[in-house]
Amino acid sequence: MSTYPSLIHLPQRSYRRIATEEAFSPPEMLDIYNKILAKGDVDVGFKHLMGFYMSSPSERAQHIMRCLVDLDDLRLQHMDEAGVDVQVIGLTSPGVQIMDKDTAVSFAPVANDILAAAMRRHPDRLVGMIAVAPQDPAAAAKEIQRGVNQLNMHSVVINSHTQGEYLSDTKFWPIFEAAEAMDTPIYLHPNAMPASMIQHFIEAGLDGAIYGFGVETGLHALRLITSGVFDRFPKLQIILGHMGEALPFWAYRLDYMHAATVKSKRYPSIQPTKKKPSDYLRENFHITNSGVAWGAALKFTQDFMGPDRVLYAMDYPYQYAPEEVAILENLDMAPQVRKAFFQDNAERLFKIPPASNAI
Ligand code: 1DF
Ligand code: MN
Repeated sequence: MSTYPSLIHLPQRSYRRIATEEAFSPPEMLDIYNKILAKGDVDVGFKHLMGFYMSSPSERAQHIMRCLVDLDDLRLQHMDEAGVDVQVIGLTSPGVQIMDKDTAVSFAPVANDILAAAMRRHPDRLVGMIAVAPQDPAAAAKEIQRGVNQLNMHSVVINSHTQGEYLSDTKFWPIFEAAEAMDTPIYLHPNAMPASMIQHFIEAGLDGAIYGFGVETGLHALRLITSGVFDRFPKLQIILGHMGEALPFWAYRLDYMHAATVKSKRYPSIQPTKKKPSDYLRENFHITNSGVAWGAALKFTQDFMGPDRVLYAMDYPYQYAPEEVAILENLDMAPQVRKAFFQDNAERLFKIPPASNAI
C-alpha cells in the first residue's frame, strides 16, 4: 500500500463523503462462482476476471477478496482510514449475470437480503443497490419493487451485458419500465467483455478495468441511446462510472456521426431519435469519477454534464486508494460544487436520509 497525505491536513468538512460505486460479494456467491469455474466451458471473460481474483496468490487479489466479503469491521475501518462516510454498494461484477437463469433469479434476492441486513447493522454507513437477474426481465422488475418497498434500496446495479446480450434489446425493457416507475436509477457497471469481443483485448492484457471495461460499458450505454430507450422511458436515469466511461469526451463526434448515420439510412438499427446523443447523456445519465482522481477530467465532466450530475466514487476495493480522497479534496472547486460532488447529488439520486446524528 502506498503512503498517503494525511486527511488531518484537509479543511474542516461540513458535508459527508458518499462513495457511490463500491462492491461486495457474499461468500455464498463465491461458492456458486467456484462451481461455474470448475466446469469445462467457462466464459473466457469470467475466467480472466473472477477466475483471477479468486485464485491468484498476489497481494492485490488476496486483499480484494478479503474486502469484498466483509460488510462490517474491515470495511468500516477502511472507510474511516480513507475518510469515506458512506458507501453505496453493489453486487460485484458480474453478479448473478454469469449464472444460469434459475440460479440467477433465486440468488439475486438472497444477495439483496444479505446487503439489506448489513444496512440495518450500519444504517449511517452503508447504502445498498438492488441486484437483479436480467435473464428473467419480469422477475428483475419484481425484485426492483421488492428492493424499494421492503429493503429500503432506491437504486439498481446491472453489470453491463448479460452473457452477450444488451439491454437495448426490447425483451429487457420491462426492467426499464420498473426502474422508471419506481424512480430507481440503474448503475450500469462494467463486466468482463463477452467472448465475441474479448480476444484482441486479452492478447494485449487490456481486457479488464485498465481499458476493456470502459470500451464495453461505453458501448452498452450508447446502444441504449441509439436504440431509443430514452424516447420510450424519458425519466429513466442511468449511472456510469469511470468518468462516464469516456463518453463525455466522445460527445461532439457522437452527435455529428449519429446525425450522418441516420440521414444516410446506413443501418436499420440506427433509427432517428428525438434528441441528440449528447442530450440523452446530459438528461438521462449521472456520472461518477470512480477510478479517476484527475482534476482536469473531473472539471471537464462537470462542465459537460452540469455539477449536479457528477458524483464521487472510490471503486472499493478494486481501487482502494485513500490518497485519492485528498487529491480530490484539494482540487480548486467552488464549495457548493464540492459539496454536491461528495454529498448532495448522491443523497438526492440514491434517496439517502441525513445521518442520524445530524443536528
Ligand atoms: C476490477 C475493477 C474488477 C472493477 C471489478 O469487478 C470491478 C478490476 C470484478 O480491477 O479488475 O468492478 N471496477 O469497477 O473498476
Ligand atoms: Mn466498480
